[in-house]
Amino acid sequence: MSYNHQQIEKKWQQYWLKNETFKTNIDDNKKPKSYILDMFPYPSGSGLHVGHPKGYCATDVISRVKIMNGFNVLHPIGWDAFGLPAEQYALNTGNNPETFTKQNINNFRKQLQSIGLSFDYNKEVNTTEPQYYKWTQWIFIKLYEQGLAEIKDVEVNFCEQLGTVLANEEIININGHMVSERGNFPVIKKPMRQWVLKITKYAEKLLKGLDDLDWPNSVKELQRNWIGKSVGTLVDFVVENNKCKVSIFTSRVDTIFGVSFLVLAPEHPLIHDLTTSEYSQAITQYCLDAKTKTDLMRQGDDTLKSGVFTGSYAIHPFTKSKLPIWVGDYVLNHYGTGAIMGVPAHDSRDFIFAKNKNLPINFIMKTNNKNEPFLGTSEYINSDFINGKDLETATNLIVKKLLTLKQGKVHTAYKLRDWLFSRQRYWGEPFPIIYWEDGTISTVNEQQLPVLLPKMTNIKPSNSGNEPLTNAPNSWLHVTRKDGVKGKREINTMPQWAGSCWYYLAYILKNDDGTYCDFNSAIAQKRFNYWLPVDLYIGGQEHAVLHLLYARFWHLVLYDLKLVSVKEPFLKLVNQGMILGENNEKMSKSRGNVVNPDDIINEYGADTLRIYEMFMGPLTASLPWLNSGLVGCYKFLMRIYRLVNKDEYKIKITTKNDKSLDTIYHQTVKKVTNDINDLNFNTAIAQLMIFINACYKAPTIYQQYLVNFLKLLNPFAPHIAEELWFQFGNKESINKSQFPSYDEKFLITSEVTIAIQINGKTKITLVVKENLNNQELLKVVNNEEKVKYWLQDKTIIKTICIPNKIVNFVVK
Ligand code: ANZ
Repeated sequence: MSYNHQQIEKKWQQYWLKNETFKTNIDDNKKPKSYILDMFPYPSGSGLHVGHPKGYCATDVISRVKIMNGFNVLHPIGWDAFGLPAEQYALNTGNNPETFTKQNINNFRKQLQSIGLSFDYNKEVNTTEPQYYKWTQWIFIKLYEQGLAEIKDVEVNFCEQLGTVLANEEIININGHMVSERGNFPVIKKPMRQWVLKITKYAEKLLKGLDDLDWPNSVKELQRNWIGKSVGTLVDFVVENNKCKVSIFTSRVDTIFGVSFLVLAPEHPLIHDLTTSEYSQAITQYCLDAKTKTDLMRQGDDTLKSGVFTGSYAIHPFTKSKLPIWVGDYVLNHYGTGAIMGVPAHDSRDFIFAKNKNLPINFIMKTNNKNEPFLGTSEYINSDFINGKDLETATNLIVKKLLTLKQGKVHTAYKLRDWLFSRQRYWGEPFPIIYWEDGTISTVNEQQLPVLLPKMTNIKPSNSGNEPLTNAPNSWLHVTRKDGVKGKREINTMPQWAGSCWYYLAYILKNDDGTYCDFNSAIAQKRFNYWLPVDLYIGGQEHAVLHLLYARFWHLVLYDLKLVSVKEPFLKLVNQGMILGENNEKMSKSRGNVVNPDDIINEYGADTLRIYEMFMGPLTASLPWLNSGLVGCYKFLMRIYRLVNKDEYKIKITTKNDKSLDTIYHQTVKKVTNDINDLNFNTAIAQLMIFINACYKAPTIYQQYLVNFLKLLNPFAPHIAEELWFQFGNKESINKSQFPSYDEKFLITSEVTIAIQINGKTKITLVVKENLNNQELLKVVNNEEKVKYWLQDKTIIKTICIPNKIVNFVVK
């Protein structure tokens, strides 16, 4: 009689695989479709973490309900398998990253299957397989052809220990020093020839596209800030006794009469021309020092803003006064023009700088306190033709004058920078690029893709940044053109982001036989038209900016090339919360609070793990793992099992409906359906529990209701649902059945009379449905004309609801 979860769960997992229960008919476009996507994992050596299933179970619930509602569902999984950890592991252990990655993938797949997730494993993709990265390389060629991939000398963040260049996003600031996010190794700035993707060309489109997406506002805001659009003015300052002009970017050109100095970033190209011999040594030293600092250190809130005078002066475009030109590292070279006009009276950083350097502080707006900068707007003073004007008029007048003088114009600046796309490591996609001895560069002929990653035993990068592929076999490294011209392949590889930029398209390209159809084929177009966009994308908040911005960028380029049919790839995005350790801290090996899903599945079963992770609380909340909660979920499942299998309850199950469960059954179907729709899985499960309690109390249990309950349970606990479903004599998987629907007529409950009070005095009574909660009750009451009449011209201070009895408005 006892429920042997180990045996039963394995039985159904094998059944689903054997019967291809979750096979997606990729080319069947007659049914409505639903594309439900998980952020595919990096197959690390340590295997699955209990945090992974939280997102996967959520998409699994939605997928199973969609399947039962007749949708053609694509719910795939794959492996984001290139990247540093596998390479580091291989270097440390003398292994090969490919073998190591394959083992990890096999382990991950086994673990996922043991959770009973409804993935179609035939659709699995792996970014490190040649047939996959062939298309990563192909998309790179498209970017190159569009002028969106360029090779140039750039100041890069170089990490000696990792032997590679790192993107800004891969660097963190520890105690004011740049260190690699992975491994916390020191990072220094160094010029290198690098591939760069011109994402800045898409800044405006990336910004606009956000408006229509059903994404968490926090994620949209993070992307907006990352893109950092700012509309302002460029002003050209003439330099005294010098041919150069210094161009600055300001978002407050209305403060131009308060300028008392200019500041250039230490990397600014004009520094050399502007520095007089007297100051040259100090300037050179200052610019060298700046190389060791992060942007964060340079722009930090510390009181001192450092800088050195160049010896030159600029001329104010209107007052013609002399403004000293300084070099200061609080100005960044890659924003605006890399130079600013210093308005210390109205900008905090300029204020600190001016105090520090004893520069004049000229207030040009009225303020009572001249001991600190005034950052807002007030009446202009000492500002010539804009005195007495408002901000907008003042700005327009100044811009107009600057335009006539040919010394300025409106300009939009973005914080977003181009994407550094080269890595000096082995375990990544080779670039489809050849450098010819005649000095030209070309992409590899598309027919010759993929450019295979050569098999090598020594994959160690050198400390000077020499790429591991320098040691590739000559047969790989050197190529000869038909006309005899010799060439050498690019020896950088692509960053890990490359493969994850388009994997959601790769699933669609995957054929039943494991091959991919061509990205630019008619069949691919047909599939993309049908399957895109992704309807629901669930994954961690840590990908709020980079992955999601990079993928949107590639997608927009593919859209402009008419290769995909929709502008945005991911319609709805949800970030699942983290699962913390029992002590409320992030799970980590060092804290010793890691829960291994394998252990949980062994002891309590996959269904318990699934129910627990969905029942813990709202999907988006970060919550601690509690063993007591897990045990509670296990008990719930056993209560269901006993109801169907223990004689004393079993005899209550009848084919005749005594109507005792009518209301609760229809309520349950309604609540579970709506809650699943809104991703409120915890409250859906709570309702399932209420239904089971009602069954225990009822005189008889109408079998049809119990069988339909299994359908409601199936998305959450599919093994036990399938097991009991077959016990009721069904011959085909429960996933092939129709998800239940409810009938409103059973939901009408009895009515009650409630008193509506104003400041405790009853004004009217209303007849409403019984058992409305506060929110529902208030909705009904507020809609009542008489109530509106009593409340007109009054300010509600507080509303007190006593369900089924009173609503009291405390008013003023
Ligand atoms: C004069 C001024 C007066 C400014 C004032 C602000 C307030 P957002 O709004 O983020 O675009 N700035 C411009 N380029 C810079 C750079 N490369 N490094 C550091 N700071 C830079 O910021 C624009 C403002 O940031 C600009 O407007 C400039 O200072 C500064 F009352 O110019 B402002």
